[in-house]
Order: sequence, then C-alpha cells, then structure tokens
Amino acid sequence: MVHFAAFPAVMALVAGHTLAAPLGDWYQAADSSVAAMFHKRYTPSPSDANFTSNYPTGWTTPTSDTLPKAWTDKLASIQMPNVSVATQNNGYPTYPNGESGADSTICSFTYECTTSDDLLNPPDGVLALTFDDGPTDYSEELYAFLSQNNASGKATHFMIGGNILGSPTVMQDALKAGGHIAVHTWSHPYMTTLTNEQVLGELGWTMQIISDLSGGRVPKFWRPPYGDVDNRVRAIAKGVFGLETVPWNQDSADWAIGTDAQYTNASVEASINQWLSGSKTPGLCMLEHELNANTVGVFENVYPNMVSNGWNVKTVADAWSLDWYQNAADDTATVTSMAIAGDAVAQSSTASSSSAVSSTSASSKTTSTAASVSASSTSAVTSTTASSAQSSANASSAAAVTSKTGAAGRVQVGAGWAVVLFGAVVGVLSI
Ligand SMILES: *[C@@H]1O[C@H](CO)[C@@H](O)[C@H](O)[C@H]1NC(C)=O
Ligand SMILES: *[C@@H]1O[C@H](CO)[C@@H](O)[C@H](O)[C@H]1NC(C)=O
Ligand SMILES: *[C@@H]1O[C@H](CO)[C@@H](O)[C@H](O)[C@H]1NC(C)=O
Ligand SMILES: *[C@@H]1O[C@H](CO)[C@@H](O)[C@H](O)[C@H]1NC(C)=O
Ligand SMILES: CC(=O)N[C@H]1CO[C@H](CO)[C@@H](O)[C@@H]1O
Repeated sequence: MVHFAAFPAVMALVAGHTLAAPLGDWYQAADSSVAAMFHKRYTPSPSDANFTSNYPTGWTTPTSDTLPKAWTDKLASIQMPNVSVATQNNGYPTYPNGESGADSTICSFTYECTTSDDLLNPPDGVLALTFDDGPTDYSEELYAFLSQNNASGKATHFMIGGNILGSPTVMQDALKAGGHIAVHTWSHPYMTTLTNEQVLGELGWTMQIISDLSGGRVPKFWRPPYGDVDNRVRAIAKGVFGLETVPWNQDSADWAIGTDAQYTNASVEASINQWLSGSKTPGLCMLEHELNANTVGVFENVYPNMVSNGWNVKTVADAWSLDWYQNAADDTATVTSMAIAGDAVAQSSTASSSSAVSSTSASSKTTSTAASVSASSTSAVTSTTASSAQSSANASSAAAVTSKTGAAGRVQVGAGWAVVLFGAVVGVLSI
C-alpha cells in the first residue's frame, strides 16, 4: 500500500541533499506546488529493493486510497463538462440516454470529434514520431536503431506506467539516449469508461513514476489508449495535470500485425510508405508502437523513407514548438519550479505555447486557477465543432481503423499482455 503521508516535506528536503537523482538533480522547492502534486519523497531508484512498493500495483487502475490529497483537491476545484462515464461496446464508448459520442459536449475521438487543444495535425512537412506502449522487451532494439540514425532525440515515447514499473531502467535508457518521455496511462484502459478518480490515478501515477526516474521532469503530453478520450477525460488531464492530449492523424495499424490477418509487415509498410510519399499538408502524426518485433521492424524499414521523402522528423513537443516537459525544456535543461495545472498551464491552452516554464509561482492560487481552468475548458468545448470539421477527414481514417477493425482485438492483446507483465512483477511486489 502506498502512503503519501509517510513522506513529509522535510524528509524530501533532507533526502534531496543526500541521494543523487539518477538523471540530474531535483530543483523543486519543497513548498512549491509541483512538489505538492508530485512528491519528491526520497528518490526511488530502480535498484532499491523496495522500488515497486513506492507505487500502486502495475497494470491495474490505481485505487482511490493511492491518490494523494493534492490530486483529489485539484480535481474538486476544476469545472467538469457534463459528460457521463461511458461503457464499452466493441471499441465504441456508449453514453447514457442515447447521447452520441460525436456530440460537441462529449467530443469522443473514437467518433471523429477533436478539439482545438488536441495535438494531431502537425505543421506542414513535420512528422511527429511517436512510439506507444513502452518500455517493452523490444524497446532497446528500437533505441539502438534510433541512436544509430541520430534520431533518439526525435522520438516521443508514450509509456505505460505499469511497464515502467517493471522495466524502469529501460525507460531511463530512452531518456539518457535523448528521447522524449510522455504518458500512456498506468494500465492502458479505455479511459472514458473510468470514474474521475480512476482517470486521476491512471494519469497521475504514470506522471509520478516518470518524474521520479527523470530527475523531476513532469510530463506535458499524454496519448489516450485506443484513442479513447472525451471532454471529461480531457478536462481532468489538462485541468488537474496540465497534460496536452495527443491523438493521431494516421494509424499505422502496426499493432494489429499478427492478430488480424488483414495486417502484415508488408501491408503496414505499404500504407506508411504511401503516406510518406504523399501530401505534406498537414504534417503526419502517426500511431506507431515499441510493442514487439513486428512494430519495431516495420519502423526500421520505413524510417529511411521518412528521411528520403524530406519529412522533418521531430518529437511531439518539437513538432508543435513546445517544451518537452512542463518544468524543463528537454532532457538536459534545468528543471524549474512551477505550478502544475495552475495559471500558466491554463493560459497556455489559449495562448498556445509553453510559457509554463517561465512561471515560477510557488504558492497555489486557488481562486484564479479555478477560474482560468474553467475558462479554458469552456473554450475547448465551444471550439469543438469548427476544429472537428477541419480535421475530421484525417481523424476519421484513423478512428475508423481503430474502432472498426482494431479495438476489439486490441482489448485481447492488451489484457493478455497485462497478465504476462503482471506475473513477472508480482513476485517482488510488497503492496
Ligand atoms: C524504500 O526505502 C527507502 C530507503 O530505505 C525509504 O526511504 C522509503 O520510505 C521506502 N519506501 C517505502 C514505500 O517503503
Ligand atoms: C447533463 O446532460 C444530461 C443529458 O444530456 C441532461 O439531462 C442534464 O440536464 C445535463 N445537466 C446539466 C447540469 O446541464
Ligand atoms: C550520425 O552523426 C554522426 C556524427 O555527426 C555522423 O558521423 C553519422 O554519419 C550520422 N549517422 C547518420 C545515419 O546520419
Ligand atoms: C515481421 O518482421 C519482423 C522483423 O522485422 C519479424 O520478426 C517478423 O517475423 C515478421 N512477421 C512476419 C509475420 O513475417
Ligand atoms: C482535412 C485534412 O486535414 N485533410 C488532409 C488529410 O491528410 C492528407 C494527407 O495524408 C491531406 O492530403 C489532406 O489534406
């Protein structure tokens, strides 16, 4: 069991002077709001015998007793859209009273709805390179390939907290190579089917473990598993945690190779190569995975074509000219003290860019924070229709592949995989 109360601020301060963080030092003042949201505690190290006991059980949605009060307090302070918890129907979230997921109040990506805050269409000519589901046993092969091609610093890795818990040093290898680390939830669920508190645990604990293993860097981007996101989940991601939602505008379907006869190494490579030699307007944000030999192999085969076709390959952060983390420009920049989901982050959703880092508000301003968060979620909701019309053509092909051909099969892949990984970790868990 995880007890946050067991890590008083004074302890964190003392530990900060006695234990070296694995990757740079932790610069947050003990009384900063980022320290309240993401506790420094002592620095959990992968070599600690009790490493996993600092976190909830891997690959299962964290329970409410694991949630720090700072997270639940923040959740209570934000304005939530009127969106119910969905149930799953063959890859499609379904809402009560026959409400459509395409409705602008709900705005489900599975139903091809996007908001102006969603990051899915990069600037012309830019390819946002993304790999979901790491770290896995195939990650190191991918990292070696990226490194050989001087491309480590051009990739965003949307990592699963439960996988990081099982392979913390692999995640750190991606970071040390210069890769950009982002959030893909703790247990890869359909997020729209979770309660608000479950959403909190899935995002918050993945941010916490990334922060702990990266010298205090607080992730700035997350990708919803299966693309399953609606305005309720977006509001929590942005309003509580300051996270930008990153769907995709093309699904490579690399994950389906070997589980759906329609998709083979050759067919997936052929689709990707077609996109790579096609229009550069808008840019490409392709769904790809560091999941297995197929997905990594496909990438290695198509990467030369990304280069030869003249794509400007970048991390998600660089594709949109944003900082890599909420409190650091990249993997090597100084980690600064800042408010999480405070004024700076809420403003950045309208003013677009990353003034987050320059803000050093250490005290929490509850009133103005709540006001600006509600203003930003309102603008997200009201701008939905226009941006949905703009990007539905590309989002639609992505969402259609995911929901119609993939989502159901994907559940089984995910669930089977969860069992395997959990089995490997369970022996050392003491919670
Ligand atoms: C793990 O061990 C460290 C150092 O001995 C200690 O400070 C920390 O509280 C322990 N964590 C848990 C969850 O017991
Ligand atoms: C929330 O949405 C439901 C279903 O559309 C509706 O019946 C209810 O009146 C709404 N509540 C508020 C406070 O708008
Ligand atoms: C990577 O960079 C090194 C040093 O700049 C260079 O020698 C090498 O040719 C580059 N490799 C590739 C594949 O671009
Ligand atoms: C797909 O390619 C990978 C390596 O690139 C290989 O390991 C795998 O066996 C291939 N799959 C099939 C079905 O040929
Ligand atoms: C509406 C929209 O953004 N359409 C674009 C979708 O992507 C293709 C290339 O993959 C572009 O040609 C379209 O303009």
